[in-house]
Amino acid sequence: MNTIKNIKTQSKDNVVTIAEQFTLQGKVAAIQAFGSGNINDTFLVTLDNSQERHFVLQRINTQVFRQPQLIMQNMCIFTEHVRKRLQRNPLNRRWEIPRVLFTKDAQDHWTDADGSFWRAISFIAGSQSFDTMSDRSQAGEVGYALGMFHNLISDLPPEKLADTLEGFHITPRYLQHYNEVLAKTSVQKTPEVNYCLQFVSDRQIFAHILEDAKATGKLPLRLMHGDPKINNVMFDTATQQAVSVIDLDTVKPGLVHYDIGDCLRSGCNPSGEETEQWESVSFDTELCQGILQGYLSVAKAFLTENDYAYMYDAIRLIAFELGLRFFADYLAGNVYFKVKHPEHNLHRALVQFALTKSIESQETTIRAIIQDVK
Ligand code: GN1
Ligand code: MG
Repeated sequence: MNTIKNIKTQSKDNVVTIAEQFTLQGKVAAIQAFGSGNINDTFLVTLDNSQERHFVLQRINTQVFRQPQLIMQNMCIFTEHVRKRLQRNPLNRRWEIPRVLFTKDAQDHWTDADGSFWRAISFIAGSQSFDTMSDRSQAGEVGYALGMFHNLISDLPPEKLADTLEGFHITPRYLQHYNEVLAKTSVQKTPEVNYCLQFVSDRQIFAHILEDAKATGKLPLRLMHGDPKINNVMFDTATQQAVSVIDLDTVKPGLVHYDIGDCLRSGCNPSGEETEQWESVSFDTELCQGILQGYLSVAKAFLTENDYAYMYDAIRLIAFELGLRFFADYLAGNVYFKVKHPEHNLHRALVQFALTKSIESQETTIRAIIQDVK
């Protein structure tokens, strides 16, 4: 008997049939909705008699990722690169790279009868993730994980990977999109909406800071993860050490600053990005120091003076950018991020703007931390 939990958007039989395409050994015993992703549909598949008990099955949102085959191509290239590198120079602690699983016909994805794009990835055994940071030592581990991720791909030329999501983390593009949406929408001007409108309007010029630095050669194009938020870091359940960074769809050429900003905006917000109490959201500088120390313990070798000079701006910008993306999506009628209710994206935007404000009010402290840890 299959046990299928919380699968609303797919018929049970359909998901089992798709999971079976990727099941080379054993039988599908259970499938459940998995994680809290805002874009793709993710399921954890449990097998009955295989050595590998679980794998992760995902339906890629092709409204967002228009060329999903590029994701799989990138994933194969860089996981292969990292695997070879670790074979040559093994680490002295556990580190795992998710594996792409193939179908019975040796394909890296499966297209179902509706045209949906499905792919499967290995599950990191004996690991778990967290939505919010528990303490300083966990912050160090999250930083280490991002640093290790960057370190292991730092010798792979950026042009080897395709752009899987054009415009991703290009803040001026999000601003342009926001202005276009705004021009077309007649939004109800509640106090929260007015607050967001003013918040964005006050930061229009700042939105260009990282793209300007990229354009003038101050920050080099490198490979990045794209989405290194705290719950994409896997922790060994026994040792509580970070052992992997997952969710590899947006690994592509970009700035490591997008990643540093994203990791800090998600890791240093103890209330979490889904909190309803947006007024009480703040940026925890202790955790910031922990993440940066962990990051630099493995990333120092490839960072330049300019990289440090733009770190504060990256932290501020990516929190602002995510708020802007949520707010624009609220105005557009919730077409990009999955929502549980119509105001969900507005609330998420308010959380990120509160975080941005908290970052701005602690600029001196954050800049001092960056100087101190480098
Ligand atoms: C989206 O789907 P998920 O949760 O992995 C988004 C990220 C945001 C994140 C906020 C491709 O990621 O950029 O930071 O939500 N991914 C995409 O939780 O837009
Ligand atoms: Mg993601």
